Amino acid sequence: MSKTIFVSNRLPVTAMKNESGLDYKESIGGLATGLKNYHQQGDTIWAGWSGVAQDDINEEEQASIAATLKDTYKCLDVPLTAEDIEMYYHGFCNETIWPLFHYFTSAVEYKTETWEAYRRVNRKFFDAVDPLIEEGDTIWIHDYQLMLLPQMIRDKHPDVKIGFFLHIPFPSFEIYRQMIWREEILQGLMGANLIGFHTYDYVRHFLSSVRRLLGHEHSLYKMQLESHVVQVDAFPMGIDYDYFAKTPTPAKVTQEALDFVDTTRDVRNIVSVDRLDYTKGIPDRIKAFKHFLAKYPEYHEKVRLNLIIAPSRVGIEKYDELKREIEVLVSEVNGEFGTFNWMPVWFFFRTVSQDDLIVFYRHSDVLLVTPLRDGMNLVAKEYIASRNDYKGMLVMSETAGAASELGEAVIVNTNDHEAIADGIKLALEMPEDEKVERNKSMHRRLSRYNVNFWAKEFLNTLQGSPDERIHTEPLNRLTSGASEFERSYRDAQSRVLFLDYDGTLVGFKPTPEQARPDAELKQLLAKLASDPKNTVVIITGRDRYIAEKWLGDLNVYIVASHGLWLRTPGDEWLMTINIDGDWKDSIRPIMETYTDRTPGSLIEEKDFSLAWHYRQSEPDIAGVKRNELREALMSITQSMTVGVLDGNKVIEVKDSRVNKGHGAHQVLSRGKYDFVFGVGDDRTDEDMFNALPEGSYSVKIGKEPTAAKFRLKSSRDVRALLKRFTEASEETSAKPGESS
Ligand code: ADQ
Repeated sequence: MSKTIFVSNRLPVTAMKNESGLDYKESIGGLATGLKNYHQQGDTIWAGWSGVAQDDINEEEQASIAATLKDTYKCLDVPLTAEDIEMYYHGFCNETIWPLFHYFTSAVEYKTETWEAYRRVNRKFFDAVDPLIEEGDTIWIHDYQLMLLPQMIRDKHPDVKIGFFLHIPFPSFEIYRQMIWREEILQGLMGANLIGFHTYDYVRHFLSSVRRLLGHEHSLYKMQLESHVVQVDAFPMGIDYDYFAKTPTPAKVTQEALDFVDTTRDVRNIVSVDRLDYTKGIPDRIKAFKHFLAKYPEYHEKVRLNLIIAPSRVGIEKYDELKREIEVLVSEVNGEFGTFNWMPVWFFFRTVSQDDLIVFYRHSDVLLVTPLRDGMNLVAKEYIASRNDYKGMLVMSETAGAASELGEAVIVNTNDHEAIADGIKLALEMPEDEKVERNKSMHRRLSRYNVNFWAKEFLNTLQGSPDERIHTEPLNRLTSGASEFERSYRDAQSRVLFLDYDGTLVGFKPTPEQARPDAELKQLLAKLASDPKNTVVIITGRDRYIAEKWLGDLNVYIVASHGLWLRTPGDEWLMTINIDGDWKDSIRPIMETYTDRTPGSLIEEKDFSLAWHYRQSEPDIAGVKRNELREALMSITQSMTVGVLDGNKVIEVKDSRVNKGHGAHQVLSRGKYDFVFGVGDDRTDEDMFNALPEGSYSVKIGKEPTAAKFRLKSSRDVRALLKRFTEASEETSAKPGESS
């Protein structure tokens, strides 16, 4: 039976070694809660690191941890050494990826040793998970620690469904491009079938990096790769809404939380809850609060800021420094504004329980969350949900992912202390009915899109994604050794070879004029055509003048203008259909407008078509303009006998009766062939592939979907193949005994 495997750096349970032996503590909140239902009930296993370094325990303890995790918690321990953790987690994850993805570019460290450790540990995760994987399984990998894992799994298990979710932001291309190992990381991620982010901004950033660095275009957030389709989408993570909104006064509240309620009855409470991290904007928040006190003295002795900060990444210099900075700022504010009856800022440096958190949330008038960058920020959602009387107000910076969902909150720029100070005032003074109204709509969203919904949505999308793997075989596999393909070529008595020109026989050039055939190509074609058993057909979208100028001296057939014109070797051109070109007068001005507005684009005019090329244009602008032009052309051509065609970086309007399928027929109907071969790279070649008879060898260049049976990567491969044809021709025509 198929199962689901979750993979994350840490497990939903942490193993600990203390004096009395091994101990286990289950995590709460976030991912652990989101996947709990699936993990408890379904056929699932969760793989990750236990929290104890291999070097700190003996073999017996290691075995005991693995057994307990497996039997009690349905988890697979991925053993890591202290050095792994130091180099991979503290190193590459937290010194390189974390600051870069949160736009702290000056804090990023690039070290080859930590990158190597990142690769090595991703491989360790693969080695641990690999033996579990069976056909039909679904694998869901989490977060920035494991970005190379999807492709590692894909290489070995091409058919399993692999999902990946990034919990932190994906930065814009200008930031991401600074990463030294940028291509490898993207390639690692692209092994997945589904890649999820918290917001559409991160989706856009990711797609733009993929396009610019790997060259994959997407269509409706899907990218067709050679082996599979990668879908990218936003799945904003939710919280356990019912727990926060519906728990009455929680049962296990500490005395500290009750004291908090008791001692703050006479002040307005502002609370903020974070992990200690420089991305959370804590120093700026304190400075903004200081500014608030200076600007609005009427709030002295009437308001209190409670900073609840959970220790995180303890022992790391940058984090210890941040803690000291916070302590200094807190004492500065208290020293300047505090009185014998009033301490403006209270600082709690500890992890508080979820039950206590609810109490803090419910007894605070304002939640102040002002991260400099945050993937989502679940605290904001927990606060809204906890204040089930709808009377709290959230002040949040626009750089938290949650801001794109919680637009009813008071949204501020985290660098603008003035705006934060005014935002606090606005939140404190907001009329009750307005607060209720704003909160209610946020509650509606949070209660529906809760953490279970999030997990379900992601898994349903992943499992429901159709099996769009391409079954086309790479031709190289067939051409190595004495394959069936090569045998049929040798055995054939009469062969026809349809060869597309641009992108197939020659690589793409900046302008159509620059793609003239080189000497090597001319020789190759001449040699191919010199075998009397071969009919070589150049089948191109080019007009007949240029085709004749470039190739007319060869003993080949030329099908030009996508099949409108046919020329047998040395003969006159023959028009295969009667057409008129009056329609061009209404299409040309539209294309000209778009050429003016899209730098780098140009119009090519052919007998029966008008083509708008945008290969040279900046991809973002060209993408938008292409869509606009396509729509305009589609609507104007509805009542004409012309069609709009999408080619490789070209949109072409042409008489719809003329296509390469029609062109191929013109040749096929003139002879009898027992070896039919066709090769091409763009959509116009699909008509040719479809027109070739059963048993033909059709070959697509590139990765897009195709009707062809085989694939090659580039025009270089095509030339190599044609060279093999010429060699096979020579060998078969040589009489036995003559070959050397
Ligand atoms: P974090 O950076 O940890 O997570 P966040 O989403 O705000 O950020 O918090 C996660 C959890 O930690 C919340 O449930 C919160 O209650 C708890 N927490 C924070 N401070 C606490 C404290 N002092 N005491 C007790 N609990 C505390 C990363 C990304 C986020 C993203 C999450 C989930 O950085 O942007 O929202 O993953 O994808």
